[in-house]
Amino acid sequence: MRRIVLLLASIALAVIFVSGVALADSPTTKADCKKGGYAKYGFKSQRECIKAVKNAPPADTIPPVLTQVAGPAEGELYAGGQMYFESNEPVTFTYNMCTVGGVAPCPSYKEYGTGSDTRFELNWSTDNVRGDTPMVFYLKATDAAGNTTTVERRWTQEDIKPPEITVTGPEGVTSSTRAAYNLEANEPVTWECSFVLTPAGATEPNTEVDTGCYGGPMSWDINTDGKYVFTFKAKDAAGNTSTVTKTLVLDRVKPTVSITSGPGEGATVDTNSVSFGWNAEDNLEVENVRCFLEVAGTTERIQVDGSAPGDFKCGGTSYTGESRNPATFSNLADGQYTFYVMVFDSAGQWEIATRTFTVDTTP
Ligand SMILES: [Ca+2]
Ligand SMILES: [Ca+2]
Ligand SMILES: [Ca+2]
Repeated sequence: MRRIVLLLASIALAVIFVSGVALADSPTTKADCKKGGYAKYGFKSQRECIKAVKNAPPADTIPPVLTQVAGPAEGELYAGGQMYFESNEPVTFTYNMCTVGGVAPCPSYKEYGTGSDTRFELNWSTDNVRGDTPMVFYLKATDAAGNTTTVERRWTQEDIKPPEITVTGPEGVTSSTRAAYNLEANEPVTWECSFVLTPAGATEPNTEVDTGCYGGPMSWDINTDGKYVFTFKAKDAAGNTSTVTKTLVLDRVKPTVSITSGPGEGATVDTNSVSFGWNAEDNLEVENVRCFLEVAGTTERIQVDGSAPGDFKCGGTSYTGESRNPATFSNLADGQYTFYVMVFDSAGQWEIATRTFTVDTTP
């Protein structure tokens, strides 16, 4: 009978011991050790249990302390792209950053780092900030004991990039009285447009004219010959500006040309070599002069002596060769010819002068 009681007692102890291991928690107060409580924690005596309570490190009940090292201060107008915090103990960081009033503002926290970090650093690009933008940032740090510290920052992300603008339309010389341009920008902008005219023959520009304008296709009537300098200025929502200018010359005055020497109209010459002097003028610029002989009754054209095949140029600002004035043609067969001299200005307007003559070398 005694053996049975002892056996039962040892089974009960084994159960208590096993369940003590299963509970596994450490005693936190002396009271936990009393009335046999020590056994639950696997101690052989109350004294050992109390000793363990005395020597145990204090539980961590202090939340992590976060210090901001870099990034926007609360309420700041901030142009940078970095948020940087340090923690006084290893923590798990979670965070989120988003625009205030966005379609889906900061829906949930995101994981950060290894789960045991002392620094949090987030960098972002400021290239695509379109106008000053209100932002919000949340950071939560959780230490190993589960204590948490949260930080919230609200600031305005500053748009410091000027808009990138493209203005397409005429430049150089034109004879068209309509100046049509297309204005484009990579972000919402307001446009300001103006032009300054220096009339043909004047040395000083007129006063600047401001004109209303918008993005997209715009056009202006220009009714006075001369040089127009258009200025297109775009301003983004944050006040950054970009400017493009286009210079356009309105020239509606045709050039003039005259033949100043050589066989007269209808003349017959008894030599197989002829030369024609010519004079070309324009209110702005003679860009190109072409000259050749046409053989009567054919489409054959004879070039100036010494010119390369297909090269009919003999003057003007686009011609950099030796002077072809007078224009000389040699070794002509007997027959009728017409001399042509054509002059073009920079706007592509042209004028022509001709002289028809006959070569008859028969004595
Ligand atoms: Ca702590
Ligand atoms: Ca901008
Ligand atoms: Ca002209």
